[in-house]
Amino acid sequence: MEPTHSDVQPELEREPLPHLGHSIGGGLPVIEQWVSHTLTPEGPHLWKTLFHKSACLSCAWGTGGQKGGFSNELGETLQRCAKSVEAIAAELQPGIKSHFFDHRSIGELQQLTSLEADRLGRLSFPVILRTGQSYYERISWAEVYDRVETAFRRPAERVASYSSGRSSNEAAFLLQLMIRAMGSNNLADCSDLCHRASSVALKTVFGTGTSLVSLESLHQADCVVLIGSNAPANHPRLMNDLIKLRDRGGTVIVINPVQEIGLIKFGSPAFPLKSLLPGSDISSLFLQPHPGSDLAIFVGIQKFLLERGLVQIDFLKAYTENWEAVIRQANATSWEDIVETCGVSQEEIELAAALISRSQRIVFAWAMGVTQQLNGVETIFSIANTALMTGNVGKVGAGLMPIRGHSNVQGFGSMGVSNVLGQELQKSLEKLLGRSLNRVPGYDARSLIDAADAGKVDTLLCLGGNLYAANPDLTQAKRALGNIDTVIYLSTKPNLGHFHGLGRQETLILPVLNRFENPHKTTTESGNNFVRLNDEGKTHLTEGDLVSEVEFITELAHRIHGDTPVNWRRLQDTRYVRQLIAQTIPGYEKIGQIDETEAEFTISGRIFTTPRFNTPSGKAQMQKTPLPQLTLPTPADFGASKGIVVALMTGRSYTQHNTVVYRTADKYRGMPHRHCILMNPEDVREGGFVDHQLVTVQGDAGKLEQIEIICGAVRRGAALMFYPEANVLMTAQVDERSRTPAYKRVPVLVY
Ligand SMILES: Nc1nc2c(c(=O)[nH]1)N[C@H]1C(S)=C(S)[C@@H](COP(=O)(O)OP(=O)(O)OC[C@H]3O[C@@H](n4cnc5c(=O)[nH]c(N)nc54)[C@H](O)[C@@H]3O)O[C@H]1N2
Ligand SMILES: Nc1nc2c(c(=O)[nH]1)N[C@H]1C(S)=C(S)[C@@H](COP(=O)(O)OP(=O)(O)OC[C@H]3O[C@@H](n4cnc5c(=O)[nH]c(N)nc54)[C@H](O)[C@@H]3O)O[C@H]1N2
Ligand code: SF4
Ligand SMILES: [Mo]
Repeated sequence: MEPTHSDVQPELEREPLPHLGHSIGGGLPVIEQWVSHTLTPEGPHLWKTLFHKSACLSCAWGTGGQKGGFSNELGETLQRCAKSVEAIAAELQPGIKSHFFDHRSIGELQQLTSLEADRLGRLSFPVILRTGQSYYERISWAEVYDRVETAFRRPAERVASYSSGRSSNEAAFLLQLMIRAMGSNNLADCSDLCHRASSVALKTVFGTGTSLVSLESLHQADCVVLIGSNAPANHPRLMNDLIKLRDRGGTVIVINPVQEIGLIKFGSPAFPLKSLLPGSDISSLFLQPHPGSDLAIFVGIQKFLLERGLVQIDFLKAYTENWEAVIRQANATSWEDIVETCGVSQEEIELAAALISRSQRIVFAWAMGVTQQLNGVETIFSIANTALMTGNVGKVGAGLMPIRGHSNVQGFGSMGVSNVLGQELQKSLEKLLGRSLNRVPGYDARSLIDAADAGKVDTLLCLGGNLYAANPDLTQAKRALGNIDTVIYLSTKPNLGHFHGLGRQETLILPVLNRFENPHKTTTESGNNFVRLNDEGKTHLTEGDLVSEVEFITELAHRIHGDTPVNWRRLQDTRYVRQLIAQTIPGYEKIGQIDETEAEFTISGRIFTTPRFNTPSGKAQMQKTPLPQLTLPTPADFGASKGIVVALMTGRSYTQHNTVVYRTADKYRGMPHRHCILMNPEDVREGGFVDHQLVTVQGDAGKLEQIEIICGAVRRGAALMFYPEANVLMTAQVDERSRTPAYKRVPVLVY
């Protein structure tokens, strides 16, 4: 008998796993967080900033902008979440005092945790750590520019940048223009560690690298398949859309080895009476695969659809290529292999497939659980194949949606910050610069570290971020950065990288204004392809000596390139930068008028409501997706006779932003501090441990001692720890297609 909607029982109801944390996601703690931040002395300033017309700093869901601080791009209000408040509060910290670094040696600074480093306050004046010295010292901007210019006068292939996705489109555009004009493509970016697999996979299949779905379109969906995302923590306002979807009778299928409580039930402050306290149901069905095995679930879904004659063959014939091979492959893959690979029963996969086949408009959305795998790109192929086989791409209310990370990480990609220079951009930049550009790929984030480790990099400019702590294998990252002569950090707040990621000859930390402080307007792009205009603002750091990122890059570029081929100093006026963006960046034509109209816009050519894609033939290029071979080493492989080996997922707690820790506990998962490992109770028993026991966790690169076991709602064979601390454990294993590190399946021995 075909399962009906009411038959759909999440796995947890059959096999309850302990939830030691909160009983719902969101809920009152969110309100407490709002209150605790807004009732501080900085409260009034915080409120003012919330109403400032600029996009939220935190995630790429893209709340804020010209329609007011609390609205999304559809003008819906109450869309600002506590994570946004957390990010603003950190930026509103008092400035670090001018003599602070005189009294703290680098050795002392290296003892700080991520949280302590962030709490030092805002960076307010430029400092340098010179060869052989153990104290950062204050330096003038004149000396900064002289030193950075000298460092940039090395051979272009030995100079590189790394960037993080919080800066503006304008800064991103200028950064890549400056580096490309030098003749290099050494533009590593945090997206190389994040959604690069999504860009590569979507480009291969559809000829476009970003979400094919708009927020408006998401509102028309009747089913969302949410894969490898902890949206309650990392994209909280997406939860409102899931609540509304369930309210209109829609289905939410969640795929995640961890039963994140907020993906089961979430209390949203946007619906104070109906949702906040009781919580709203989120998942209709919850599948818990082995880490790194999602692809098998999708092949299983395809197999079920084929067996029942539910595949839309006419759609495949009309709008796709290579579909026969994909169908042959699904038919030829046995259920035994599928179930063995993913650890989810055939019955549950069939339930998911049945729900999918009965839905009319499905959005498939995913985040790091999918991309940070050895087979991240292939897993996205399998998701795309499933969407195509059910006719769920290229129509309103359906499609593929990578849920992006940093608030402007996607804008960095659009502005051409990538180690690979795409053909379209190459043409338009060559026209602008009046000469041909180097097409040899530069360093992505991982190859940058390897190149530096091999002594091939002299100068590194970091526009935001924390390249050191974001990387796998912190020992290698530290050594590699230590092989670079000059490391320059443009940052708003101190982080671990500033104290551990030190250059061989000199390290400079240069304080910059953030998005709501810049003296000029800037723009940013949300993960839903919507461009925001950010108003100019003022900093509270009245005694500080900060620059805007645009000012710094244009001044440096002027020193390196003179007044050719563009007038770099004139580009300090961001209106002029936007004119260049309008001329050169595909889909960004409307930015040319944004200063007059203030009209925020959806980038053209990105949202697909008809099944004609950006490939040469206009058809989607379906790809085969072999099942991954997932085995774990044994304790003996670690040279041990006792203990248990698990597939460790390393990611974010509920109270951190990437490498920056805001609070230590993760109460939603019942993890009281950062040095915990979340494990399945059966695995704990099998390993001969008890809940709360202190253990050692050993990876292939290093170990962490005194780690507390927390029994939680994670599937057997898998475990979860927090980064950046966990990044000492593993060497960098990367997906060969996207070079994204496999942070979500790290074999470790627990003993
Ligand atoms: N508050 C806050 N917001 C953020 C960030 C932050 O740090 N804090 N970071 C921003 C950035 S840069 C990013 S990229 C995003 C990250 O957003 P997410 O991708 O949601 O974050 P992660 O914590 O890395 O992990 C996501 C989920 O993947 C699951 N997972 C792990 N392995 C697998 C697997 O093999 N299969 C499946 N299906 N699931 C798996 C984990 O259990 C976890 O629930 O958030 C952005 N927003
Ligand atoms: N084990 C493991 N490792 C991971 C991940 C994981 O899930 N597991 N996730 C990966 C992912 S998805 C990402 S995106 C990376 C994150 O990598 P990064 O983006 O490199 O790191 P962040 O921690 O976001 O960087 C924080 C710093 O950015 C600076 N900053 C903030 N705002 C601004 C601004 O407006 N301008 C400038 N110039 N600086 C600013 C502040 O100084 C702050 O300390 O980590 C990756 N590493
Ligand atoms: S969901 Fe993301 S963009 Fe929206 S307010 Fe929260 S952190 Fe900001
Ligand atoms: Mo990210």
